[in-house]
Amino acid sequence: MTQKKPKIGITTCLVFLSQSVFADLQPYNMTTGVTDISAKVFDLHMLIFWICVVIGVVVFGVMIISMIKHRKSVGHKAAQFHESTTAEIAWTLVPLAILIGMAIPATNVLIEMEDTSAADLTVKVTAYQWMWHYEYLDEKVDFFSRLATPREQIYNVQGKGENYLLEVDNELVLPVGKKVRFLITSNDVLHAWWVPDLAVKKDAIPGFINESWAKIDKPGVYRGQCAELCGRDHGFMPIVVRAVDENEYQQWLQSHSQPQQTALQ
Ligand SMILES: [Cu+2]
Repeated sequence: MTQKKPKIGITTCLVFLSQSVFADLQPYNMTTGVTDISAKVFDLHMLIFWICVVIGVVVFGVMIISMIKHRKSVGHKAAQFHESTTAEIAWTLVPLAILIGMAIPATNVLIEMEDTSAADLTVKVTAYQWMWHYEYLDEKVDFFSRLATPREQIYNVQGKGENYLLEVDNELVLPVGKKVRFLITSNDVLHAWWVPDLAVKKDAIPGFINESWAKIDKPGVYRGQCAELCGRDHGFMPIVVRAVDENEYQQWLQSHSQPQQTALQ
């Protein structure tokens, strides 16, 4: 029992250290995001990262020490454990234990990510070459969202803006603190709706509807992109989510409650 305590302490310390130190290492690390799930995904990512670091240090450490200290030129005699049952059991059970140790927390987070029940509102996201269509299924609101970066910036005629290729004409406005269910599909080819801060990345498949959800903790603008090679303008279909408080969301809904039947070009 007394042996176990330091191990738990080290894992907790590493995850805590990961949260405080590695969370700010953008753009070198994953984002911690702005939802409960995205924080859990980040913790999972750091936990598995540290497990890999420990495995790497142990394996390469043993290899390097063996090569230096136990080399033939210093007269070391090779150990013989051919057909050793103990070694066979050890190198089967140790990786199995590591895999189970990673699979249990990963499965818990995955089950939570897939649970789209009891949503406060539903937004249907339809992908097109190359734009997004958003429909608020409980409201009379729907609109297209297209890249807003001027072509002059893309062709280097004009200086590039701060959010180059990550700005749209119509942002997806969502309320904070509400469970938003996304129904994601496509009208033509495969696309993928990906917003890292929400830990949502789902394929948009013609003829199928994929589900995902997010409950955003803090107001702000969160940017994403299509994450599936979908054709010529794949790199030109950004996603912008603006999370606002309930009052602002209701005002926005009222001002957009007439369906905008934007004609497809
Ligand atoms: Cu796409």
